[in-house]
Amino acid sequence: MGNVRVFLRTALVLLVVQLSVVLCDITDGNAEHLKREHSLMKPYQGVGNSASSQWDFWGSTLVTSSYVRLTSDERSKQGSIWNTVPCHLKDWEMHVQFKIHGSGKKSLHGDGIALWYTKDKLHPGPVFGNQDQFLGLAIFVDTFRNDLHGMDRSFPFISAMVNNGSVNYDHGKDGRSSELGGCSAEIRNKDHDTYLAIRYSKGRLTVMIDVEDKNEWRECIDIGGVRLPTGYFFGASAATGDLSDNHDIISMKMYQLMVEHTPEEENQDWTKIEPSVSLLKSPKDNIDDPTGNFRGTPLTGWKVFLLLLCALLGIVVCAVVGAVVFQKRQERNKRFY
Ligand SMILES: [Ca+2]
Repeated sequence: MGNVRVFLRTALVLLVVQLSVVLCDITDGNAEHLKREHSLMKPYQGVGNSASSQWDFWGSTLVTSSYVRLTSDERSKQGSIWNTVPCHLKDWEMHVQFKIHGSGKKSLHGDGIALWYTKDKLHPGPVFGNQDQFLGLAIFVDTFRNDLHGMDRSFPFISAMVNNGSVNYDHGKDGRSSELGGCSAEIRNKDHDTYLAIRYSKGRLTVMIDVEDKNEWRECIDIGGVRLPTGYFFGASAATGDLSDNHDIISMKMYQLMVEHTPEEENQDWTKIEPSVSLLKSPKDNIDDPTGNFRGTPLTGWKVFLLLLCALLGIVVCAVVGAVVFQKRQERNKRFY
């Protein structure tokens, strides 16, 4: 009987060790690389109120326990929220849950949300509540068509812009002259959650959206040759004009991507890089995804295998634990009777 118990115990220990190794593999690149100092999450404790706060806000921004409202559904509002910790990650992915909603029908609502990775923070201005001629990256979720000649695209329209401080955002043309890419997406007044992800890794900028309640990412922008420095700030801003909307940020979750760089790249001073784009659109066939880290991306073969293995091991562990507990109980019962 003793031998059986030793065997069961050893088997149990081995299985638990194996299980934890497998689980480590699966979470790699996800939860354990969430960077809390660059993330904004419910219930936004201490946001803007304390000296230790990692987020600062400005203008019409209202922080509740379940959302950060950059503007309410009223005219001529501007608001923003900014991470106060500069980001020194070379490769990152930002997941933004947002909600744009209001009473405006058809196209009578505006203007939208902008997401920022810029040198300066808390500089109010005319570009969705932030300064023009900025240094860095902007992703615009533009809900109002200003350019009546640009009827070839439907709004809301999501676009990206990289600026070295010299270019103006042309509001009247919805930023078309400076945009690097974009897509149309129905994102207003949705009952389900709407997400946008920005990935920057090895000079490649990818924007994905998940707005159709399918829990999967759809590619919106994918361009190579993008150079962005480290040490900039993440932020979000929104503005209303004659037309309005509630522009809410529910969360901004920053993930570090584990990507290898060459020694030359590592030795470079990344804070000195000037924001630029060398290649306007990368060829679609040049896709070799380094991490596959987007939320809801279909599982690859080995992940399915690991999940199945996990499930199987879980069942075995349960059975073994059950057997040990049952055996102990039997022994205790023997002692009592
Ligand atoms: Ca616009």
